[in-house]
Amino acid sequence: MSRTQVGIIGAGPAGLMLGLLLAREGVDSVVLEARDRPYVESRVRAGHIEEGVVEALAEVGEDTRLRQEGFFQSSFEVRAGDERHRVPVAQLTGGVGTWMYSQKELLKDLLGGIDKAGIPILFEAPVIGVDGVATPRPLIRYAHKRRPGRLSCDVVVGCDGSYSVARSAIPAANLRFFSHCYPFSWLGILADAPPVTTDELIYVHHPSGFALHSFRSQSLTRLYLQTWSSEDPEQWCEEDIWRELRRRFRVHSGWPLNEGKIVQRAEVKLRTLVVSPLRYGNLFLAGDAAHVVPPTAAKGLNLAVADVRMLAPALADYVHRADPSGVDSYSERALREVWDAVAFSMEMTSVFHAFPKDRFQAGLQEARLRRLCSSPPYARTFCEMYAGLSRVRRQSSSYLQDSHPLAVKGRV
Ligand code: FAS
Ligand code: PHB
Repeated sequence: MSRTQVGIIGAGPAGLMLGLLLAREGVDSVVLEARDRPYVESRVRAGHIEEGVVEALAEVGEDTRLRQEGFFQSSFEVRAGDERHRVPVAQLTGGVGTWMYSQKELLKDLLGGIDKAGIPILFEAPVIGVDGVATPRPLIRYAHKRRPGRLSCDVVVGCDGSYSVARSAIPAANLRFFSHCYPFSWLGILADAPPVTTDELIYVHHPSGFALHSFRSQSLTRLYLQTWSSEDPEQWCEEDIWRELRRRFRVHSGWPLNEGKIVQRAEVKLRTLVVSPLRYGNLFLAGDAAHVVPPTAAKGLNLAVADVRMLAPALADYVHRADPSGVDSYSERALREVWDAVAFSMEMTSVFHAFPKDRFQAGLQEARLRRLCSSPPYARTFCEMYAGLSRVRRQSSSYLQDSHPLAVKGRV
């Protein structure tokens, strides 16, 4: 494989979905992935899927398993102290909810689509570098089975995650980084125990910190605990973790947390990184290579797919019809959605997390939580962002008419 139209670096949700969307547009691509296939198919990451991802899966004919095995979520629960509130997402968004479906299963579906479409994908092929990104023929250098490989492309797309090699092909002077880090993290665990409920996720605001009851299947519970940088969760034994989870989820009416063997545990940093621009010459960035958002609103995977849904038709116009209009505006359009998601992820973090060291923040936090549970207009706006309603949909259902100067026109 020495030549293609679009060289895709990384076989995560962004890279695989892009390959499939480009194939639908009649654009050739090659996917280069550093790890082997079993590893890519076994990585447990996200699970909260928005409508935009379901639509994209339908476009590439890979939505069947999600609709059969995924869990549609029409609401979520907010728990604070002894109070429990149901936030009716679907009711407030005109019927749009979210799905719980493991990223691991989603990647298997996308890889199945890649096989069926006959799109070349090379595993265990780490990309070393990308040359000539400002020329009409950028070149990807990679290693495969200890031999050097070179792939000549019209365009290269870096979908290679938050430590992107592709990104380093952009001269530092042309790249800006926007970052933010919270003084706390999450301890995320995967437990071999049936989730208490698969109907809705449970977000807990507790004076000792945030907690979330989520899941990956009917036998795998996913739980998160807010931990402080001063603590070392690595030192916590399984019983310490369950004791703290029981404490944060406790309500007087009793609520049995299902416990089981912890099969995976990881510290999840609460950080934000946004890169700009997302294009330099014939190199484009998408997904975590372009932005990392705090996991609170589960936007990572959904943004990765939103990026490539914008990029694929633009690349088709570019390589097929030499029409640069879409690729010229890709960075601006994608970053607009990214900043929306960053703003919402930080708002959601401030609604549910504890800020014991910052009484002012704690005051704001309580006010926002009260409003979410008592103000339908606020809850509706919150749910529109939570469910990932596209900008166009948000606008069509809001008071912002096309004539309003802030109204955004054009392809999404
Ligand atoms: P990905 O990181 O998924 O994929 C990038 C791919 O590029 C990988 O397969 C990598 O092996 C490959 N690659 C990297 N460098 C390469 C090179 N030089 N050459 C070739 N290939 C290369 N989101 C949630 O909503 N909930 C969660 O619970 C959650 N958990 C997460 C846990 C972890 C550890 C991480 C890192 C992220 C988590 N996320 C979670 C966010 C996650 O879902 C990401 O946003 C999503 O995977 C982004 O998709 P991609 O941009 O495709 O990047
Ligand atoms: C998750 O299951 O990983 C998850 C779900 C919803 C969130 C955050 C994380 O808001």
